[in-house]
Amino acid sequence: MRVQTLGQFIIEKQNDFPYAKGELSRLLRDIGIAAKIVNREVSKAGLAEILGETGEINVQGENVKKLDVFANDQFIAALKAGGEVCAIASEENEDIIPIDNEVSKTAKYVIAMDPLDGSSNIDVNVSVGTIFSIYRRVSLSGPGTIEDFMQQGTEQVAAGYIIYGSSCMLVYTTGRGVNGFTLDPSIGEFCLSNPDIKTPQDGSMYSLNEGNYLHFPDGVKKYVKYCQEEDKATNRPYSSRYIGSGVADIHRNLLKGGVYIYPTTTKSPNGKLRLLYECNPLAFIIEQAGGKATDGKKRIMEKGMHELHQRTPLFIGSTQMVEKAMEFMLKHETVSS
Ligand code: P6P
Repeated sequence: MRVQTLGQFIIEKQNDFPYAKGELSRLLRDIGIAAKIVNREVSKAGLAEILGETGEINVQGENVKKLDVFANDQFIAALKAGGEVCAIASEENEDIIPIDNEVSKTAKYVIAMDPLDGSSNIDVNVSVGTIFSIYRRVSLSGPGTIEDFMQQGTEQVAAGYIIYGSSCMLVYTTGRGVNGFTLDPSIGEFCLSNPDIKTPQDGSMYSLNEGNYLHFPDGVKKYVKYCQEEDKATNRPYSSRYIGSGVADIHRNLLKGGVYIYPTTTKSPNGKLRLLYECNPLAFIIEQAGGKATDGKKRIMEKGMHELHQRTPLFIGSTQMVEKAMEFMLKHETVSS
């Protein structure tokens, strides 16, 4: 099969957008460059004295890992240098990072990112990931503003993730399907490996942290029991697969079929995952691959943004599995209310 690199693919697809002048293409290229640098460090983390914690606590109240900081710094540096964004929002930074340099004065886009999701898994050699979401700026000129990030997920122009696992993969969409690229370390290029990804409409894997079972909404409790029942006709019981790294769980479900749920719990009364740089980009990708993403009731990409790090419950994956879980949520919400 002809090897097609990410760069070649972007240029070829750019021609699909008659008025594109290459800015989005260059922005995606900048992300690919930072991803290769982060992958190099993640793959040798144990040797590079960047395991462990920095001793800081981030805006999420979580211990900051050295690799979190490294990844955040790499993506910010690459994006600033690339000059295609006028502001950045990151899980690692409480406020937005306005870009006020000559190169970015004419920038059309802003980017929101989780530079290293699942970082609690780094020290035990479990896959981690980067998630990104790109919007056209709504502010008129100069450095970007918070308004640029208060847009609904339906306004995203591109979204993707990089998974640093048994191989390094970049998966992204610009609203015309989903394509996956695998890094070939021998040539240092992301090469098209999963063209036009379509997620199965149904599946037999469910991913959620059952340690929180007692604190789940009744609808989720009933759905978990539904997954565990014996019923050959519907291929149950399903398999429980939960890595604790959302990008890894959702990537597996994207390719094989399945549902990932992070509902409200007492510890996370609004859910744990963040709408801006986790749920919206993952929702854009899964919908473009034919799947579904809701908060248990409402489409993720239609939820209003009102706070940079706002959280939301997330039900994402194969359409039929998400809809089944939503049925239980609706039924038991009616009973309990
Ligand atoms: P818990 C990682 O911190 C993350 O945001 C997701 O990637 C992951 O699925 C989830 O949180 C794990 O959370 O509470 O199950 O450990």
